[in-house]
Amino acid sequence: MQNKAVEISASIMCINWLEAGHDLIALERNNIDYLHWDIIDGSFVPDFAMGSSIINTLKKVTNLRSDYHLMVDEPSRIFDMLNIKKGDIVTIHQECSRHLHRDLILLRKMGCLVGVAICPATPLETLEYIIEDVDIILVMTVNPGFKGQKLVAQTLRKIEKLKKRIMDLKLNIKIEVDGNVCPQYIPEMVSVGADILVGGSSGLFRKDIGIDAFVKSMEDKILLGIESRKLKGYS
Ligand code: S6P
Ligand code: MG
Repeated sequence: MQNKAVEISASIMCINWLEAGHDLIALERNNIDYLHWDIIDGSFVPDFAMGSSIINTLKKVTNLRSDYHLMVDEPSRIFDMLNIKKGDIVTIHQECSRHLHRDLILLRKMGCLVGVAICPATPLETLEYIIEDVDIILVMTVNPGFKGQKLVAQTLRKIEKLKKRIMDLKLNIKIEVDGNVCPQYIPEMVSVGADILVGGSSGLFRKDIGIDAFVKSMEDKILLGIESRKLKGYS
């Protein structure tokens, strides 16, 4: 679905792997905006996740756009492995590129939406000289690598500071939020400026609720956040 005030990206790392096809159908039925592919290289963070064989197998059975989150050192090494389509997002970490600007420009040439991600401890100021070159800034609200972690609370004020900076500069950049996106935190995340929410094990893929019911409840929480954001004068 295009042009929604707040979009949802489904973290495939958190899918029920024994019922993956079933979950993908449910995501399509609920007009989820993106499939969020966490790619983890065992170096930047101490685990491994999703290579091209898994991603391409699942992508064959869905038309949803892709949102690649590369937690990979020197990510330009694997850009060609991604089967990028127009409208897909590719996000690399500020902490991973020795030549961040060059890598972002490379992505721009590949025709995707260009994203940069920052870990909870990374200051916004590290983005000062590349901010004009991105479409998306992904603020990690947990430390990268694992599902099921607790929100790092101070990242909420980081999102709000970023929102104000983007508005001051009059840039057209979306803020994506990844980690512990759950009913408790969605209104505040949206209120302080989140435009894309990554749904994971604490939200979209909660076993006790189910995808259909959760999306319904998520929409209500998003609306609450949008109302409060308007009162603050944020777009
Ligand atoms: C973490 C990864 C995320 C998680 C997702 C988990 O490194 O980038 O995309 O898969 O945030 O969601 P939850 O609700 O378990 O925190
Ligand atoms: Mg992620």
